[in-house]
Amino acid sequence: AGLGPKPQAERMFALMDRFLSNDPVSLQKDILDHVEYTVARSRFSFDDFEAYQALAHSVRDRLIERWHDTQQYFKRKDPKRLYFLSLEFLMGRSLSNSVINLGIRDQCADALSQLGFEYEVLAEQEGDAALGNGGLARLSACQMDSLATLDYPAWGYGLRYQYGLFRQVILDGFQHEQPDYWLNFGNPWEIERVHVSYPVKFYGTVEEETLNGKSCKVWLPGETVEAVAYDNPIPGYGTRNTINLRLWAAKPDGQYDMESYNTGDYINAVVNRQRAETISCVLYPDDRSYQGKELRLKQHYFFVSASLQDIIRRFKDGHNNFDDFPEKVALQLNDTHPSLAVVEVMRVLVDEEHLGWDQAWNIVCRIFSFTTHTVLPEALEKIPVDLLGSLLPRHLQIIYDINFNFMEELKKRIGLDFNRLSQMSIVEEGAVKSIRMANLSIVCSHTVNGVSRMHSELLKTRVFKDFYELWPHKFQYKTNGVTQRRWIVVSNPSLCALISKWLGTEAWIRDIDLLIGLQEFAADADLHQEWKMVRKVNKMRLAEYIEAMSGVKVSLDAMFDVQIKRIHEYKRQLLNILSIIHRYDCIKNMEKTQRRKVVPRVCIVGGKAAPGYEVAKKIIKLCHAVAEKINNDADVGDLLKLIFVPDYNVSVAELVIPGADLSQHISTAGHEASGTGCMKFLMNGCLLLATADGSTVEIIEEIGEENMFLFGAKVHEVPALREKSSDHKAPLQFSHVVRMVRDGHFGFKDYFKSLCDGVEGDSDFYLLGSDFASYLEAQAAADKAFVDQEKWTQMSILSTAGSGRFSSDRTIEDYAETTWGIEPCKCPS
Ligand code: 4GP
Repeated sequence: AGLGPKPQAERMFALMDRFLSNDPVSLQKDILDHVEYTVARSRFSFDDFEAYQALAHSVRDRLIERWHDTQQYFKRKDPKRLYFLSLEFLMGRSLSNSVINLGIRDQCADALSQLGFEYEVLAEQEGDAALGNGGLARLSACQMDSLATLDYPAWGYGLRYQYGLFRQVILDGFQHEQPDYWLNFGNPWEIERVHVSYPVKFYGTVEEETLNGKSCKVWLPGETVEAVAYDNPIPGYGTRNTINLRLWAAKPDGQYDMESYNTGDYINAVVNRQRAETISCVLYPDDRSYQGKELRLKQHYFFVSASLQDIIRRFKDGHNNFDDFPEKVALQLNDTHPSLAVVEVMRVLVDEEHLGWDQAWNIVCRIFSFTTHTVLPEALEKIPVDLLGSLLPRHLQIIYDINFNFMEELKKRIGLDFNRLSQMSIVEEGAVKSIRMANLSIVCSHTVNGVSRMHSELLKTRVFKDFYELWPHKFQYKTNGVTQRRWIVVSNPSLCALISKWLGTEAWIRDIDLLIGLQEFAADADLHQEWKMVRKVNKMRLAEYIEAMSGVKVSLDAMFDVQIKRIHEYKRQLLNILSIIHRYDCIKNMEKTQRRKVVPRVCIVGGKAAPGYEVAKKIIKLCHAVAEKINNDADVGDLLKLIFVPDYNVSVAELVIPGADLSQHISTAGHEASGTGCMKFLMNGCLLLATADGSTVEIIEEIGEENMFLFGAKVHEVPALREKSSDHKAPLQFSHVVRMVRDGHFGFKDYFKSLCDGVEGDSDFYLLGSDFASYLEAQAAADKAFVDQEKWTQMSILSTAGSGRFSSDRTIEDYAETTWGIEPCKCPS
């Protein structure tokens, strides 16, 4: 069907090879064709970037074939589909991941080398797609990879920001933010779908009308913007399945301001058109607390409205009864950002499809699942009622109706306990009346997931305690995971080869549980030899990068100790820096003979601070000030170096993680919902220095306490420690290093004063002082272990061997089974 009369179809088939071939010669032909016809350069003269573009387009062609087949297959089979709604995806580079998942990396490398190009050099030409802030966004990317690999009928939906996460530039040790115009050189990985577009409405009024004798609400919007789809194929590994990540861009509506044109106000009309585009212009760079800005709310609704129009259109193409909707559609809310979706589904079903309220509500309650990524109450989004009412007047009415029904139900269950009723209400009364998006999401979702077991416990006992008591069955958890395809196969090819050699199979790339097989060889001298060699090569690569970036030469014999993640007080980069000062101070005060016993360290710190987060920015500056002092102190030499890696992003992580000996995950217990960086380090055989927080608690269960360096207060001890009087909390060493900063040992005395104030006395909310002594002990234990390289290597092998539970494949299978109710739908090869 759709191919026209038979002879034409035959002719078309005769003109095309069924699929593009993946042998080096075919790839070469394709690459050269793209040089000539897509990039429009002469095939006798093109540079590395143009070669990258041509290669990317050749890979993209292959992705498109699979994408088409997969989508057609899904359409034919019509399984229940998962729609993953997320405002953030931190995808990083696509080329390296795509060639691995398509299984054509070596062929591409061969093809290129005969043309005089090096695959690795071309792969470096690609910029990162950074349409997200931190953990939540990278998790979405890992989960898309697993959804495709495990053949689930899933689609991702997001926003196509023109500016991704800001670039971090360090000047004189201070962070500056520069816009990331990532589309400057085009983006070969996306397919613009000009014909897939939907109007999205804002503002206006709501009128009452009578339809077939029944009164109904009609929203008369004041502004319409067009959402245009950009599709990003996501290939699975070892399967033909290639799913879609559909990102929306805002464009002016066709009718936009026609009047101004007619009245001759041409320039204003053009300016107004551009205003529409600002909706998808920039990613909000706050990773935890949200400004209740109108633009942000507009982004949320723009995204939700376009995605749901698309989803409902697809459903209606083949189904005419909305009661079947929950059999065919699962909608995942990735945090509260997309939670207006529940209201939008109600609006569409009631106002546009004219279902009764109860019928619509019954559908809503069966399709949504919600995952939260935080434990910080201040990070739970609230939207001022005034703002919501002006931008989305009909939605506010619906929220009030949902809340009214919820409150009535609640009163029946708990009686007139006004305190509890007001805590649980979706509407927060107060100076600024607001809508609590988390409460809305919980009320309307069938499942509320945490991202680790500890996180879920905290949700049940603290953050959402009342809701847990009301609906215990809704609360689940799925410990996060990361994809081994990107975090071992792509970023650490030599480790990948070594693992496959010793396991005698590559099957672990799809079936991560097989990694446990390495345990058997954990003491094998030959494996130790090879393991150490792989680690050394990765350290060399990292050392070269450090030297090129900072001019500092580091010793490969030193322990590479890494802390890379968003800068946040609770993640305690400051604790790390203070302990580095302590180490420096100790070395300085040692006799020469004692110094011989010191284990040399290269401390590597990296991460971005939200532009408005002053404390985090001061921590970055302190790191630079301390580094300046230490790295220029010839007396200390190779015993200690401190490096700040600027502009931390996915590609930097791919380089740094394989080269790390030790990595730090040292948040105050009870603050990190899960943490996913620790899982990437673990897979790569890096030892962890950690607190028992978030997912590390589960890592301990997998690899054993003896294979990592644990320290610090436990989650149940934290409240009492906060109460404890400040005099008993911090050891002398702590006061001493803080004093060094206060006294201007690293300059900028006045500037660092508030940082010091924040960790001393009763203001030490994140317990740096009280954890300091046990932190130093854990550091010393790490030093001691490092001296015994055989022991260290064994711990490293056991870390990788025990990392299987932390694959996003496991997380996704769990979601599919226990939350979404979807099944694999494998497109035939
Ligand atoms: C992060 C959490 O801070 C981190 O613990 C977790 O591993 C990650 O989500 C994925 O679940 N949260 C965010 C955020 O990135 O924006 O709230």
